[in-house]
Amino acid sequence: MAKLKILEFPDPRLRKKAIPVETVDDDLRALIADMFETMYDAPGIGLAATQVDVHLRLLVTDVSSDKSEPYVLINPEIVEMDGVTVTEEGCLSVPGYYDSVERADHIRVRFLDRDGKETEMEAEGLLAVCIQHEIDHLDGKLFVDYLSEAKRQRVRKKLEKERRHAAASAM
Ligand code: GNR
Ligand code: NI
Repeated sequence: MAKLKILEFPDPRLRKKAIPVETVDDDLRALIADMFETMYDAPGIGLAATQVDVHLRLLVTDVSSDKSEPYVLINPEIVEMDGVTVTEEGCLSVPGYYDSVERADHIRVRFLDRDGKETEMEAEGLLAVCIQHEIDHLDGKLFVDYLSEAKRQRVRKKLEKERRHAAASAM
């Protein structure tokens, strides 16, 4: 198992559109294990493969507080959505920034599980929000894209400045 490096906004690799997984094999399951380790270590409630620079349609989530509800969604497709909810979202690729985003409150999602078996599940509340946030990553989209251009620029400038300072103090 290994902890993976998480890409940060405005890295252009976060804008790539992920392609479907063709075979669910042991290599993919090793990546899934590394993604869970990376997500729990962060800590976060979800992680899309895009964030670790793997451009395959794969995400992991666990919205519990005790690592008791892990889900792996391979090639996820939302087949139903209903209701509206507003959540204060954060993102491991946009560290230190949180803002309100409106999404469906209830979804039905179809995907392959870690054994490659086609599955459907219903999700609501935070799990539904998290799955929508992760599927956005697979499409190259970030939660800051729902905010105004002015806010997005401000977040980008702040993160770029922090990164310059981090680079300078590492010299
Ligand atoms: O850890 C995370 N918390 C979170 C909170 C509200 C809505 C979405 C999320 S996902 C985020 C982890 C992450 O960046 N996943 O892509
Ligand atoms: Ni995110």
